[in-house]
Amino acid sequence: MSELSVISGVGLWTPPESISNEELVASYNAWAERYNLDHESEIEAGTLDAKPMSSAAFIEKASGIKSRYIYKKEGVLDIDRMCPVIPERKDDELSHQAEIAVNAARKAMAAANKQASDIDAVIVSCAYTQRAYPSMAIEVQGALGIEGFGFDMLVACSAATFGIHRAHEMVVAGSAKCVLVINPELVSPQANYKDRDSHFIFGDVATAIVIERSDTANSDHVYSILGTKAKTQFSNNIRSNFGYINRAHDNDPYGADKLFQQQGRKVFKEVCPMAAEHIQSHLSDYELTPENVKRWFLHQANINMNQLISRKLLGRDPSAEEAPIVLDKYANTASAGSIIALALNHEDLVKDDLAVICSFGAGYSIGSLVIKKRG
Ligand code: CO8
Repeated sequence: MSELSVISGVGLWTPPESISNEELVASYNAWAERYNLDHESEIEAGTLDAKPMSSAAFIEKASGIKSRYIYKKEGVLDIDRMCPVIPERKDDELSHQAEIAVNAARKAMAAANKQASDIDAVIVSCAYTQRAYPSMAIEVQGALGIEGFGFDMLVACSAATFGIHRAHEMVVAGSAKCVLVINPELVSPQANYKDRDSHFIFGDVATAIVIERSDTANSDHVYSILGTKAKTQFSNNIRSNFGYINRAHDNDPYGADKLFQQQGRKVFKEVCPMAAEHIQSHLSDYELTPENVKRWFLHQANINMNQLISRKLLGRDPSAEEAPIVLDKYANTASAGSIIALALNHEDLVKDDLAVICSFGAGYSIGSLVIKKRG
C-alpha cells in the first residue's frame, strides 16, 4: 500500500442555470405531440411509430433525478431546436469547455493551498472534449499559467477516476509532483432531447482534484491514496458514433446514433454486479471489507443502481450520509458524479476514516480509489 500521493483539494463548479423534470417533460411532450400530429397518416398506416410521452414522475422514480444544471439553458426547451444555444467563440478566446474547467480548477487549487507555480501537470479527463486539438488540458494549463505539461483523456463515465489513477501514478513515479485533474463535463450538446428514454439523464458541471506528494500537502483536508483499481470490458450498450469519420461516411453527422444512446436496462443489469464485485475485490487487496468504509463516493447515474450496489456490498441499505446521492439536483454528470459527491460530503470525515471513490459506466469501465483521511 503506497501512501506517497494524496488528494489535497477538490473543486466543484456548478452552472447557474437549471432545468426541472417538469420543464423538460413539458417541452419534450409538446415536441412529441407536434411530431405525432405532423406524421398522423404514417402513424395510422403503421409505417411510423408514434413518439411516446414522457413523465416527470417516471423520471424521478426510475432515476432519482429531479433537476439538472445546464451550461446554457437557452434553446434546450425550444421545440423548434431541442439543443442548447452556445455561441461559437473566436480561436483567441478561452473556449467554453476550458472556461468551466478553469472555474473548477481554481476552486480545487484554493482548497489545496496551491498556486499555479506549485503544479506541474494538468489532465483534462471527461466524456467528450469540444475539439480534438489543441488539447483542452494545454489550453487550461495556459489559462492558469502552469508550467510543465498537460494532456486529455476520454474514458466516458470513468474519465475522472482513471484521470486520478494516472495522476497518482505520475506522483508516485516522480514524473510530476503536483497534478491537477479536471473533469469539465459539458454533456448537454451530446444529449438527445428528442429521445424520451434518455432526454432526462444528463446535466453539465465541472469538477477538479489536486493530487500531490504527501510531503508537500498542507491543506485542511488531505486524503492518502491507498490504491487504485480499474477494469474495462467492451460493450455497445452505451454508445455515441460522433466523430470526424462521419464526414467520410456521407451521413448525418448529428443523427440520433451520433448523440448519447443506451440500452439502459441492460446497462443496469450488467454493470451493478460488475461494480459491486470490483469494489469488494479492491478492498480485499488491502484486507479491508465494506464494513471498514466510512463513506462511499459512488458514480451518480441512477439512484436505484447505487442502492443495489450498496446493498450487495453492505447487506443493508446505506444511510444518506454513508453513500451520498447528488443525482436529485445534478442528474448524471458523466464522470464527475462521484467527485461532486466527494466535494460536497468530505469535510466531516476524521483522521483514518476510509472512503471509496468509484465510477462505473460506458466502455464498460469501472475505476476505484481507496482513500484515507490524513490527520
Ligand atoms: N417517461 C415515461 N415513461 C418512460 C420514460 C419516460 N421518460 N422512459 C421510459 N419509459 C417507460 C418505458 O418505455 C417502459 O415502458 P414499458 O414497460 O411499457 O416498456 C417503462 O417506462 C420502463 O422503462 P425502462 O425499463 O427502460 O426503465 P428503467 O426502470 O430501466 O429506467 C433508466 C430507465 C433510468 C435509463 C435505467 O435503466 C438506468 O438508469 N439504467 C442505467 C443506465 C446507466 O447507468 N447508464 C450510464 C449512462 S452514463 C455514461 O455511461 C456516460 C456516457 C458518456 C456521457 C454522455 C454524455 C451525454
